[in-house]
Amino acid sequence: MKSRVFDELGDASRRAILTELRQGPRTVGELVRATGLKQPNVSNHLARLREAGLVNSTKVGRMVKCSLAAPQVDTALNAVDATPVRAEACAMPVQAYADAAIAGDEPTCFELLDGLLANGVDLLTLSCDLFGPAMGVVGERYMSGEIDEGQEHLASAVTERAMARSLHYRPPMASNGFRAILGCSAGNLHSLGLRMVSDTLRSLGWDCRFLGANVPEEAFLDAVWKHRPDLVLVSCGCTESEGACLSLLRQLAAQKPIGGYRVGAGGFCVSRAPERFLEAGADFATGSLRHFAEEVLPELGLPGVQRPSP
Ligand code: B12
Repeated sequence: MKSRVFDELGDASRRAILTELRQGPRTVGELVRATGLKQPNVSNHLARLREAGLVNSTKVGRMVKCSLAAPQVDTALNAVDATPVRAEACAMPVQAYADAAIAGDEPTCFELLDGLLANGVDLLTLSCDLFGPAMGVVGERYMSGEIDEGQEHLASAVTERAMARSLHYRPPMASNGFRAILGCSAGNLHSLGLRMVSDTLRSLGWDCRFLGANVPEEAFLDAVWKHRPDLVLVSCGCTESEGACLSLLRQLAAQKPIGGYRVGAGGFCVSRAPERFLEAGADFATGSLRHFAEEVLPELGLPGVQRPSP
């Protein structure tokens, strides 16, 4: 049974169908909509998966619902999801993605993304090796005057949707019992990077409360008091919001209960001068999502990403 499960998972379309069925029973029509495959293809793959004993079909009234047949399928999908695929194993279409995002061409961005998802590329790799660098390209073109501010906004909006799509195809691990609260300091509109941090934590089973862009200090502190998190993450993406970020970090440090939450700072400004954020009271400061997920979290004894052996 086990080897048959992995044989079937080797095919990107069948993996997409099985991944959708992890959310619950689906009709063929629902699977067509969720996977973007054509109906005859979905039916053929389902027939094969049924024959392999991986999928059941049950009649509910006049509808036929398909569902995962055995817990082993779910376990195998977890194993596939947990196997990180690095950028070098799968070329990242950074320029093509950036071109399409700047043009506001969401279908092309999704097509590029879906190809990577179907090849098993994990969320952390997508964030660090596709979305992040592509937004860097957007920044370079904006700075050189090649594109205007509207195009910068367009690329950001498309990327936000592409990130949400990736999360849908990479369902989170079971809850690990830890909670994080995340927000951008007042005056900081750069929320995409922190959203990537939030999605990465969610995929690891964290309960995440994402406050978004430009959070006033008092509202941030109230939310921390209300949600009792284990981890508080603040993002500082531009110089003009640095003062507000440092002030928030000082307050968070001053109000921290004994044995309470840990505080981390990240974002563009933090990557330039982490020491300023540490001096203000952050327990750690890093501009790198991969460093945070693979090194900082495990060092703090918190659930992070297991680093693949070289
Ligand atoms: C997209 C973008 C915008 C979008 C933001 C949309 C959104 N929803 O996020 C919009 C159009 C709103 C915008 C506005 C502005 N922006 Co802007 N923007 C960018 C751009 C092009 C990309 C930012 C981005 O998303 N990068 C990708 C993400 C993944 O990177 P990231 O944010 O650094 O996050 C990563 C890490 O830092 C880390 N991380 C982030 N937060 C945290 C938190 C924790 C706790 C941890 C552990 C890790 C972590 O994880 C992420 C993944 O690796 C950058 C250029 C660049 N090279 O970055 C400029 C840039 C950041 N912007 C800049 C500026 C100046 C502005 C504006 C003032 C003017 C303008 N239009 O460009 C305004 C207003 C800014 C404000 N008040 O906040 C400057 C900032 C320079 C500075 N020193 O202040 C940059 C660097 C461009 C430049 N070279 O001048 N911007």
